[in-house]
Amino acid sequence: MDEPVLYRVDGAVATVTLNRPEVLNALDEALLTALRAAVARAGEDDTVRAVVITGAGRAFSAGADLGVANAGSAEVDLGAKLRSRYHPLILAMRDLPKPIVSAVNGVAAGAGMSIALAGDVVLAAASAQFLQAFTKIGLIPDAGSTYFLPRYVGEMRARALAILAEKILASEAERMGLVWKVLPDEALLPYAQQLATQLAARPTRAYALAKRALNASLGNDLATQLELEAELQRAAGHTEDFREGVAAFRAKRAPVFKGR
Ligand code: T3D
Repeated sequence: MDEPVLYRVDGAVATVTLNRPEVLNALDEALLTALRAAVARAGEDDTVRAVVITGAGRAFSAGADLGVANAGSAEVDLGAKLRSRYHPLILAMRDLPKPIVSAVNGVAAGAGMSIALAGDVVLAAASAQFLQAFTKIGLIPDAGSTYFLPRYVGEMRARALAILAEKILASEAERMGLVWKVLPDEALLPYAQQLATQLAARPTRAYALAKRALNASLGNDLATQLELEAELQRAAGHTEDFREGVAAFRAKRAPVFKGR
């Protein structure tokens, strides 16, 4: 049987591929468990300094697997499922002390869209589409969508995306600020991997600390956020990479960051 998630390391980049292409990488228990494990593995491996997440076939992910026997049954406690399967994954992605590039190669629907948005840099193929599919089947946006959307695109667009549940083209997603860059389809994965390779050669500890500051930012008032910046910058100031960055600047040479 094919693995529901593929994990490959090239140099300092881990590429994680959702791998159920016959159902547009719909999220079943096995895939969610394997994806959570892949993120943990990338976190634990010190040689990995950046991660790409993408989908096999023509989709990124069509969201929760609606084909499983108990889908749509009132017997299933969706709250419990979210808490046990989705929340640890989304939090692990946000808390991963390494940058994550989401390479959205096709449709990203429902919780598949939430997973894409949990990346740090979201890239999309020109043919990709984004769909808050939840209300179409009588659910509410979950797995972080109600958190990410207002923050990325503002209240009005977030509400329209959630309520209308219309497919958004990659170009429109880029205009709204849901996506950092749109690439021609065939260029998406090479670009994502090249970007991740560049990120992996940069100061990983600074990225980890910057992610912590950004994760906390919108929940904090200014004074609290300034204090957090000071605390995290103090830690950044003690890294080898900071010393190297300044030394390289002074010597007018390219820095060699070790991620320490
Ligand atoms: O239960 C929980 O876990 C709670 C959490 C819920 C969070 C959620 O994610 S809710 C949202 C769930 N997702 C959806 O509602 C999206 C359903 N899919 C679609 O609307 C469409 O498939 C797409 C718009 C994504 C793509 O359309 P299209 O025309 O490009 O492809 P298609 O023909 O509909 O799908 C191709 C195949 O994938 C098809 O199988 P077949 O007929 O070739 O054997 C289709 O059934 C299958 N597929 C697509 N989405 C899912 C799926 N199978 C299982 N689950 C899916 N979500």
